[in-house]
Amino acid sequence: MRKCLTALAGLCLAVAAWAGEVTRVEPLSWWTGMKTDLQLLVNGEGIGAYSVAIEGGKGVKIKAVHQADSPNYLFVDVDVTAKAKPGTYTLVFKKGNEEIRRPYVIAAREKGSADRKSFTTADLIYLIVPDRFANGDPSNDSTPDTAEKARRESPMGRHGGDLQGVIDHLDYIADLGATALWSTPLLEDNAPRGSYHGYACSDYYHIDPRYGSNELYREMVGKAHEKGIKIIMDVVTNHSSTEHWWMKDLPFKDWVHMNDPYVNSNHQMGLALDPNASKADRAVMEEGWFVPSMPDMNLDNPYMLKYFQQWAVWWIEYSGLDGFRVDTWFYNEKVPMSQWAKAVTDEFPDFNIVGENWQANPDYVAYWQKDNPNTDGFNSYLPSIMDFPLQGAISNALTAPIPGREQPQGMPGRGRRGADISGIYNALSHDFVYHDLSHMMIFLSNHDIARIGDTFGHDPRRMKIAFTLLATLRGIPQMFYGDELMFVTGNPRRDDGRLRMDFPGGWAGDPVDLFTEEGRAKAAADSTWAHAADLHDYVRTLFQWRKGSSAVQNGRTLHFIPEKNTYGYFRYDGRETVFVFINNSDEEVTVPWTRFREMSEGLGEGVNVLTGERVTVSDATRVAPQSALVVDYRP
Ligand SMILES: [Ca+2]
Ligand SMILES: [Ca+2]
Repeated sequence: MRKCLTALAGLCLAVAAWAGEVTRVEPLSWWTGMKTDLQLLVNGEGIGAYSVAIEGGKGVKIKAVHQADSPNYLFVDVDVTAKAKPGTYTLVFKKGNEEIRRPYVIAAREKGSADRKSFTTADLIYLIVPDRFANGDPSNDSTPDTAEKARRESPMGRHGGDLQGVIDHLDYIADLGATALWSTPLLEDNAPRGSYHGYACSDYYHIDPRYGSNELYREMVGKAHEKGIKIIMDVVTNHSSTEHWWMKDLPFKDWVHMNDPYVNSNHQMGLALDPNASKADRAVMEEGWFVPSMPDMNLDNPYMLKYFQQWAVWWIEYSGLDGFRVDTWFYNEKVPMSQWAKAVTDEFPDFNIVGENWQANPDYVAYWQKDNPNTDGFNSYLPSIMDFPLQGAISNALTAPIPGREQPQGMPGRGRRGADISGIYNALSHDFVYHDLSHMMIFLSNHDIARIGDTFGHDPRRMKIAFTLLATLRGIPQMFYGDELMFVTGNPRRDDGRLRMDFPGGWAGDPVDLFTEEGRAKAAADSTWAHAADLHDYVRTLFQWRKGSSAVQNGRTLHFIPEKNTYGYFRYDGRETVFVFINNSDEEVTVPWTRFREMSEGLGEGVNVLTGERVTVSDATRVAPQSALVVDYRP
């Protein structure tokens, strides 16, 4: 509403009653040469009654104007033809004598944009929670426009980490051997409490000001690329926030799944693929809200779906992204969600997207991968899936029993904790169900799982075994920040606010700085960080080596039945062979080369990746209790 001088208030109000305004146009800009159709969402008081034209060149035309249920929206189909010239156009909204003019930029597309490469098996993805990684700009810890103010002393509060903090520590990430960065969401989350996790988006087109700005995000992507680090954006289409600006005035009655009286999702993760499921049960799964503060988006509304498709494309093109991680994949209506993934990959054919398909059964996970031959004919168009079954198996094999205490609870059906390593062999035996093993993201933990430092009993040997598996098993490895330094909370159960802990050294005045070699060496005297430097170096050695190993990145796997809590496997590609032997037992073991001769015969001399020592198959190769051997054989 226009601001009025007191003297003119009466007249001004009368004008405002019929004068419209434009408060938002989304996407914020566009480009020439895109495949994705442009449909502008225009929001403003009374704008639904206006006509729309675009000035600035013959190559850009208005195709159609759609009114919404609310009089304060228009959806405008714009045809950016092959003849369109890059430049600033003007949107002209008219009603009677009223005219509103808004500039709209249609820029030249970045050269080679559609052909961009994405994250692959050659990468290591480093996952951070940006509020907890590093505070590069204390002036934005609290801002006037956002509800929740910084409170570092509270585990669920905002701690002040930001984009500048990420930019300042890209060298740390690259030095560790990581070549891709997945940050949990950075878009505005204006929830009054618990907003630090960012999963309740209140504005899909703006970076939260407590992290920085859209411009700084784009700068961060550019600087990461200079250091060989790809950027993966974490996106959420299933739900937004009750604090989202559109919740005060929805464009369509069915823009979100209406929820009066409130219905929570039943979180029955198999319903979306269960051929015997009740329609009512499935509706509650898909349309029920994730939690009461997160309205469930209705992707069956074609305007909603188009909004998310071009929003995704906009962020890739605008900031130069390399990949997406999509939250709560199967809580979205599955057919429109598959159309979303298809739209993004039609625009960027090599763009990789990994969906959060948190399910313990391999067949459930496999269903969600693009081109999987599902019996119901469904194709998700989702290139990559997360290997939760393998994560569970590694966790089960390495979780330390706690004497005299109830064991931490895993996911249902995962069996006893601290068990034999056979579970990992069994998980990999299920590889036949997966359509494309090169698009499986593998991981030990993430921001929704108890710290492995805690569950593995603060035991560096278990941690090293886990990282060895992560570096040498098939798929795209992803690690959670701080696990390379044995971050622990002291609680082996999931406790979100605490497990997403501040990275020591990320805040001015931190007594410990684990970002630097010197800081880690100094911290070794502190019992909390006694293993940090040693574990960090182990992880770095492994993943720096992995960058040059074609067998581990793209080779086949051959494994042998585990015996006495030991597990031997080979990765090979015809040029290079890598042998991995995990000794998860409490005894020293001699490698049983004769059992492995199917692969080991003729290998000659290899190099122990962790020590640089020569290893030959004729030697009696001993492997210490609870440790791993990795040998690289190249011609
Ligand atoms: Ca800050
Ligand atoms: Ca949903």
